[in-house]
Amino acid sequence: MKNRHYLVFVGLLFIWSCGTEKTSETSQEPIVYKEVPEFSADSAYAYIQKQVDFGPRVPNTQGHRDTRDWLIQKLESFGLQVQTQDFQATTYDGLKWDLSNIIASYKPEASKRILLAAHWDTRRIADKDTERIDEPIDGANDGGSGVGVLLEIARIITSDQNQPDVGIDFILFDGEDDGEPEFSNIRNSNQIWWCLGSQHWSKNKHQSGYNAYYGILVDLVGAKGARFYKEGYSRQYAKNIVNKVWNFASELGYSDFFVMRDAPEIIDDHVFVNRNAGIPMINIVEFSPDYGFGHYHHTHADNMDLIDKRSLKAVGQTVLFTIYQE
Ligand code: AHN
Ligand code: ZN
Repeated sequence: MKNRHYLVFVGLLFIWSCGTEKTSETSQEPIVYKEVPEFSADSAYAYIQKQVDFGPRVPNTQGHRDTRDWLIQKLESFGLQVQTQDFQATTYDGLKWDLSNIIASYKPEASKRILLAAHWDTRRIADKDTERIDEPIDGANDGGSGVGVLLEIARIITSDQNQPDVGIDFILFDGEDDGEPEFSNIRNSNQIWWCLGSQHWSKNKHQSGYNAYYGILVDLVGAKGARFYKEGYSRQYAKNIVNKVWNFASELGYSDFFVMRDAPEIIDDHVFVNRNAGIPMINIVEFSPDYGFGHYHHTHADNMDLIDKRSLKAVGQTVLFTIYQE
């Protein structure tokens, strides 16, 4: 008992001495953050459920067309300025797919802009599964989660009395997830079959001369136990943004999710935004330096049972916080 009192006393002395030292010897201003609304993981979850209920969002299917119409209507209902970019692309096996990138703008008149992106299509096969390999996946996480988080951010910034100062463009890319199957030997050309929507947009922007201060891509952000590492191309093209976002996450108490550790580079939509559009863009993606993508990736385990609101909250609140500080 005596010992403990002593420890408390020494502890207080220590805190007191640190405190006085700080105020007397450094004149550093305390960092004052702008106030940020609450991100609702329940709402983001419902947006994911809605997408999954449309069925797989595989291009040239009814589920894809229905989801496209719903996304446009939803973004318009928030009062955003919505544009779609319809185009045709050829797949690795020679299909002609009708694809649509959906662009929704908040404060279109603002010159300082941030780009938030996710892909909304889903994979037509479950090539990493052991069963029903030729059937399309639900894509609750791969396709659904990024869109769910962005829709919730769009809902908040357009309805809360507290609004961010920057302009924001949401881009939902189509045709991200149709790279060659694991089991195929189509490695013929130097063409990349993934990310058809971002490849198209980055060479044909929705507005000539469009630019953004930086971009954040969210992909595979809703799985239970998700961990986000500092992905290679994000570090290569936008190191400061990666560090800023990871530090914000840590300040918000999400350092279990946003791990201060590097991961290798992966091909994803941000690569084309960086390379072709010249906009520094990071990727918040579940990709481990130890084992790569999660066990569910491109399997039928990527369904609603995989989705955990805690992961959605960590990512959604961190991205929301980031845009409110600009
Ligand atoms: C690779 O498989 C290397 N890139 C595709 C990234 C991806 C697929 N994200 C979601 N699905
Ligand atoms: Zn995928």
